[in-house]
Amino acid sequence: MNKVKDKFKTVISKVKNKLNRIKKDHLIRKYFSTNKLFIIFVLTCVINSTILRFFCMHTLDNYLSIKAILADLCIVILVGSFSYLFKPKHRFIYLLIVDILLSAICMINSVYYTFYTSFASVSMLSLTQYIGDVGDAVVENVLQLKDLIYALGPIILTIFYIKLRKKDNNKKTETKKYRKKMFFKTIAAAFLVFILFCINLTSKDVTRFIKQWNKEYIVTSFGIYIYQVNDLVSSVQPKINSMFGYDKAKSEYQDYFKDRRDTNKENEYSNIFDGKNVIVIHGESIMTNVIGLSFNGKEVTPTLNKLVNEGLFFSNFHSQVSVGTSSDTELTYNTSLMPTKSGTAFVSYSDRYYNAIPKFLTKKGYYTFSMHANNADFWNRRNMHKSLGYDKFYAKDSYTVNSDNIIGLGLSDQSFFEQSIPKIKKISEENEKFYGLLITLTNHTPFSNTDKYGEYSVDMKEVKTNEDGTTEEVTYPYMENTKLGNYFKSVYYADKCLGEFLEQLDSEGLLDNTVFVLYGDHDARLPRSDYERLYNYDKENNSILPKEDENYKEYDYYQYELGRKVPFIIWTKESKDNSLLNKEVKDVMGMYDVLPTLGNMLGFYYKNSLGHDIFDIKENNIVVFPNGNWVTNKVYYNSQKGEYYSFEGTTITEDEITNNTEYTNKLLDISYNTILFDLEKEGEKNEIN
Ligand code: GP9
Ligand code: MN
Repeated sequence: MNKVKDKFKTVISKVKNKLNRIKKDHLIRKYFSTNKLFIIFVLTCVINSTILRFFCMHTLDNYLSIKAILADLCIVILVGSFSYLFKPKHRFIYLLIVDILLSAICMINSVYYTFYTSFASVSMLSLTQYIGDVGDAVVENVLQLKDLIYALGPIILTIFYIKLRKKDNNKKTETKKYRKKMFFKTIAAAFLVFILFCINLTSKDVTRFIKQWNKEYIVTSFGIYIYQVNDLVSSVQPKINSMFGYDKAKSEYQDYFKDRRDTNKENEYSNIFDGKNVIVIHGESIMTNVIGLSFNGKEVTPTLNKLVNEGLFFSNFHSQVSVGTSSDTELTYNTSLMPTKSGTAFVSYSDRYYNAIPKFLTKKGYYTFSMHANNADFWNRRNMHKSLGYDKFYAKDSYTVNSDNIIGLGLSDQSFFEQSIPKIKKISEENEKFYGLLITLTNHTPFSNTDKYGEYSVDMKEVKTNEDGTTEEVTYPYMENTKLGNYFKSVYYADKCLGEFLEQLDSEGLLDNTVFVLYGDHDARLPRSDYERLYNYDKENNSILPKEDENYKEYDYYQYELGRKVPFIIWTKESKDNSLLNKEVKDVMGMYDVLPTLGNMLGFYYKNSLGHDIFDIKENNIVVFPNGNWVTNKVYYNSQKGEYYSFEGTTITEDEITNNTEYTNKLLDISYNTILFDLEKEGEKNEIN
């Protein structure tokens, strides 16, 4: 019996050994057991990029996009394959360096996305000089714990390496031949993944990859690593591009404006302000949704409300900024051109010729100036305001800035306005007519200087009647201690300063023959959840009403996007008594429509402006955004997602969607090429008239 048992045991152990050997010899298993470090490297890098998409894009389709995973895998394997050319002791160093680099790409993009809702660009490296100034705002507002998760990749790789080294101490050394073989095999693996990736690609993916402006789409289809390589190439491209393709771009430019509807038509607004002085306020982060809003019966923006009630109020007005935020708005406002798809016009293209508002007004005999109490080099304004044609730019060095009058980023709006008055007074005395742009600063993210904004509470006060008939005032926190709440306090301050400025202008007689213009430069990048709280406050539980509640008002992605509108107001002391100048214009309008609209009112016309005179185009207007999205009176189209949101009571056909999308893409191309190839220079003599 024992003999049988022994025999049986021997057979079993032989089978086990055999199986083990088979298992060990199995190609994949063998590969996995001998290339652990490389596999960990690949995994950490691919997981990091997946996490990035998870944080930025939210939908399962996007963060688990098979195309993006294959693309990341391909790049990581390809870059990692070079590690096999190194001896084992140096291989880890190579892999670690690459892992750190790729993790840094993910981390930077993660932070960047929180701030700009877009992916980072190498061309923005030239802007790092400005980070010092807004750095605190970024750290306070943007850097989050989640952004540190990417550092785990290199850490895990290092831990594995230490463990493996202890285990593999006796491992025999690899031959040169083996290393070469592994290198080529790994490249072959990357190629295989690349083929799989290509099989999944659509023609739309390829077109968008070439066009480059739809960053979100590129990251979803090509992964973050290919996006970054693509971006690197596109950032050096302007230099190379401007050397080639000039003739083609020029003829396209000429054709584009030749075929366009001619807007040089008289309407009831033509020359209405001819010869008047102009004061324009660039309202930092002022949004339309603050107008008319009040807490406990106290308005957030009494001054703006007055201007809106007495003047021309364009309530469906959009800024069209890209990563250049304030500077992009300054570009579009002044020139009717769109922000550039790579870098920013203010920084990368300040040496180009621009047909801008100040130049048109100079021709009409105006003295033109701009004022902003920040460092003149911020956004390269020192150079760019010259290129835009301002006779003088009053920057920080023209103001007294000290610890007593600083709020947030720099000189407070209150002091900025106060110190600007005598300057404007002097200008008005020395010149027949003037045009001035004043760029405000205090209402800049992160809106955390609440102690300096003045007394304004964003809580909810109610008078409650008790059972015994007595009454008491109850206070609910509502928007207190939220970012949006702090924003309202900051806007309250900005509005108060604006009111004081108007009073001072008036008492100096500077409003008498003057058109007062105000635009918000871009939205304030506030969390959607704060808006949900604003519209769905559950005071009993100090929280947001549940979605099931009958009073719950949805504030979805589209409402949020459309809620990013900024005000555009044109006001004069007399406008309230003039039916043409005292009204709300509800047609959709963009920053690029200001030049032709205001131009028509002031008596100048520029044939090659990308925008339109709103009083000419009216309900047929279309506003395009630098990322390829667009909006009309009927529909908002999200080119990133390829879906649209139509407004109540409107119908839209597929043809309209296709045509508007083509219009948008063409306009963005024309705008970019105009700047890249300096195409306005040629028309210099003819166009300024
Ligand atoms: C800086 C100020 C703010 O001078 O205009 O710029 P932003 O951060 O809004 O682009
Ligand atoms: Mn700004």
